[in-house]
Amino acid sequence: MSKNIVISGTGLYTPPYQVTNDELVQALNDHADKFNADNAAAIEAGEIAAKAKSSSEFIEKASGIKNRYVYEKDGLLDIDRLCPRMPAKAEEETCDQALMAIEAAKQAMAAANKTAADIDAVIVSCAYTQRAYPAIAIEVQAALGIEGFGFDMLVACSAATFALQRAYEMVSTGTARAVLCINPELVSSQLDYSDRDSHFIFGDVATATIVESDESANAEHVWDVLSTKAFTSFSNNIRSNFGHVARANDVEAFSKPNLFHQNGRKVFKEVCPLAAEHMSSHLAQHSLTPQDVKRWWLHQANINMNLFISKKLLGRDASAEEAPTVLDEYANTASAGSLIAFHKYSKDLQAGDHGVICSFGAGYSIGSLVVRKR
Ligand code: CO8
Repeated sequence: MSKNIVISGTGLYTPPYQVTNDELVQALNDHADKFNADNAAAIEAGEIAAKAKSSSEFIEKASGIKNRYVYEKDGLLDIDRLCPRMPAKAEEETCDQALMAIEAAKQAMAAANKTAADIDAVIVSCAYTQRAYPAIAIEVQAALGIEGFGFDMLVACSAATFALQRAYEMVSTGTARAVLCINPELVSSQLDYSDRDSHFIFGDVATATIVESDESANAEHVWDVLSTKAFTSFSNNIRSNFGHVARANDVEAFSKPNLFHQNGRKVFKEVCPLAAEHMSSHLAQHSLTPQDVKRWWLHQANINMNLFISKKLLGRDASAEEAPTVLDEYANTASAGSLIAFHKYSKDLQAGDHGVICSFGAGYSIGSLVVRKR
């Protein structure tokens, strides 16, 4: 017997510290001045390149980002460090990423009217986990008192939507009655804050979602998931290379070339048409057109990308209500952006309204869910 699968609750953990564009730009520019002064002779001789400066105007115009939240701000704006300072925790202590995940998970469980006893599986899915094992999901599972099983999965920008797809399949086939999917995106420690091309892009956040069958759902806001659709196509245009093999490569694991880097222009050009086509064809599977969609909860990487994609879908500009933006406040939160938008801007829709949750980015990867309000 096939089941109807629903999203019945979401949660959002917003970290305590805000960092504005001006603060980041000041730190980068002061760092660049110092670097350029310290290396004036080598720069003059053409042996090394001078560090380029950043500007808040560029950031806002090129990306739409005005602000981001970070889990730890101390150290991040220190021009001799440019990295958050997070003292290592003892193995007996709950790790930082699990702490973020637990906050979002509790909210999602409360929204879905679910206790630990109702949930059979926990997926922690994000761009990076802070360690390889034991899985962060299993740590969260234990902290929340959930039986069954948990696992981590990484799909960069599409980690959240791909996890929802796994949850959809698990509930459909009876592997789990309800699945808790969590996206603790602790990405602020994976950026080169001296690189003007990327220093402004990311912020930290955690989102959580409960997926279950309509038979057990008893929440105030319930969304039928009509189906899920996933796509990947290999690209080197967004990369992060750090990992244990760096030891064997005799390179420093966290050296700058191993941190986040991208060819943003190419990403923009290649991913936008793929994402628009992906969503149109997904909707067509349900005999729906983009005009039938009340709300688009799009990946939150860049406002210009989202304007381009929604215009391609609708043949006109989407209103702020139709395609809500959260990246101005949260920046790019890797896989969590579309779910922040869903969490904040879905409860006002009426029974029968259709919406699309869609991520796109590194991999390349695109993941979507067509949903309908109950
Ligand atoms: N301040 C001033 N000038 C700057 C700055 C700056 N901060 N940065 C670049 N410039 C300059 C450039 O040097 C260039 O100068 P010139 O013309 O002299 O060469 C000029 O401004 C234009 O630069 P770009 O061509 O790079 O600028 P764009 O207009 O293309 O904007 C963006 C850059 C904002 C990066 C844009 O290309 C973009 O957002 N593209 C889409 C990228 C995207 O969506 N990426 C996906 C990100 S990955 C993801 O979502 C999840 C990944 C996994 C998580 C990783 C966590 C760490």
